[in-house]
Amino acid sequence: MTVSNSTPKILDALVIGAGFTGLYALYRLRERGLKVLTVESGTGIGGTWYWNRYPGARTDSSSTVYQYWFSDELLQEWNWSERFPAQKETERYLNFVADKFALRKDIQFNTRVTRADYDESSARWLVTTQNGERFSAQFLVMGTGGLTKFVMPNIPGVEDFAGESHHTARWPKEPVDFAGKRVGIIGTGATGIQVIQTIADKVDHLTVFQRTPNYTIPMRNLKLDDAARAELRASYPTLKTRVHNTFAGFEYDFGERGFFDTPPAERRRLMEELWQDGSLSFWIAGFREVFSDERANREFSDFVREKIGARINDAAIAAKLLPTDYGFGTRRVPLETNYFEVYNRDNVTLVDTVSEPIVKINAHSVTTAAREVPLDMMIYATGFDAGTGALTAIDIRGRGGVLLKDAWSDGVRTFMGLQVSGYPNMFMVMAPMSPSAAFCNVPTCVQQQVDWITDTVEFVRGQARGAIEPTAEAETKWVAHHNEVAEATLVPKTKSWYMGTNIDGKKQSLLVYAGGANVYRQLCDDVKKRGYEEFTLT
Ligand code: N01
Repeated sequence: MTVSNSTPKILDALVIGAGFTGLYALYRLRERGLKVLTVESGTGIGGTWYWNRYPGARTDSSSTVYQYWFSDELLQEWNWSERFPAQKETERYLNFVADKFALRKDIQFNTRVTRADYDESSARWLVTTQNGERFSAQFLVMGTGGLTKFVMPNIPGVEDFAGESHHTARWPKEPVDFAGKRVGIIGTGATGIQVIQTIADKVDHLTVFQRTPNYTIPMRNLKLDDAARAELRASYPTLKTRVHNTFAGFEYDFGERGFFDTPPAERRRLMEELWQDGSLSFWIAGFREVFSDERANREFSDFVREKIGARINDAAIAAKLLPTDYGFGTRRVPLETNYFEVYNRDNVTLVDTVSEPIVKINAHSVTTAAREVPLDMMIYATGFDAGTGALTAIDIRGRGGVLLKDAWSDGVRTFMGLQVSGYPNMFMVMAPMSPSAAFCNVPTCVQQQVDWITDTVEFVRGQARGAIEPTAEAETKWVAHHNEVAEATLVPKTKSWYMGTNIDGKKQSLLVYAGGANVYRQLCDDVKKRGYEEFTLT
């Protein structure tokens, strides 16, 4: 790769990404008087909500907590129309934020960062873009997102398909017409489920290629009117503190009472009640033992299987759709709307790719071990190289020119997911070993981490030395703590992007901190209070 010799633009901070993180980091750092620029590879605001515009995309967090808290004016002015807003509405919200706080003037679109070099003599980052543009910044903030680098399945012939073909993370802005088409979809995670339930009645025929069935919860979405919004607004002052004090950054949390201290009939009553709430509360506001105890987990798993099974007419199809070889909640639990009823339709076929593997993809069909499926359109809802993918896609070179990709070749190491030893003044958000998308309502953890980073940047600017980084020792301790917390849960027993098992050759470890967003927030606050003992300044 050639590095352009153009004169770098001088900044205090460069933020990469204009999603939830990038917008907030720009706002906060600019507020503290820094000269900041945000660069974004897309042509618009939104990050995840810009790219993932597939049919049916919406949040699984309620709008009341899927938002920014920093401005009371914003909270009063923005009107959510639904309990679980669709992609378009969330994208509109982020654009509204960008306009209201005049963020756009400091955002450069169509700008993909390809390389970032730490220059030890000046203690600055030299950042290069795909177009050869260069920036020199004291601080580098990676708002690149935890679920950004999308992956295509490793199936022979995937590039040979001659019909229309879309990955959900690169869905076109123009409408996609499904009428009269035979559509195939690979992937039944949170994304695939939303697509399938939305397009099943619009296509001629839908063939779903499923590798792993999921435990899900029926979403209870509601339209919000002025009265409902007024009621919710009244709860904001309490909520904005509460979300930082719950296990997963939501409005709800686990009860005080232990699973085994609660009689079985009472447990069942509580499970039914949470089920009716139609949110992720069934997962993360029941009993915390669901994450750590096989027996408690089995009770939840059986409950969900019973509920799902009752909705599927054909016993053979039900058997394919019911998870049996892993426990409820040990991978992401999607919310769904009439998803299982889709499989009662005549125009939908379910192919279990474990018992009937896909052999190859051809120009106009998919060949499995048992049949040939003619198709006009392929949809790939095949997920992401989570946590590390967006970071290692950039050639990030720290002290001694060491590539981050190489530094992580034996396994990821970070200090609280915020920094990496050897990469001074590079801050990450939603990165490995922090409680990102898996176990945290994203805006809660984004705001907490950006606030911490902003305070840390201010701390550094008040020192004679201009760069901060965690010591290798502190990092080793965090990695050990992170792993210990992970091992105490059932999560590592299950294959998913949480563990990196969806990526060939990726070293397997839990990517997200499982100790709780509330505990993590307290630990981050303690680091600041102790005067950054775990860090060195150079
Ligand atoms: O990705 P995934 P996603 N052959 O990795 C399958 C967030 N999110 O985009 O499970 C056959 O979960 C793969 O199979 P398996 C949320 O955090 C949030 O759905 O690996 N199948 C799986 O079924 C979520 O967890 C929201 O066996 C193949 C699917 O592709 C995260 O994003 C909405 C295959 C990938 O599922 C990622 O979700 C959407 C192959 N070769 C997403 N390769 C909301 O808040 C892959 N698969 C609503």
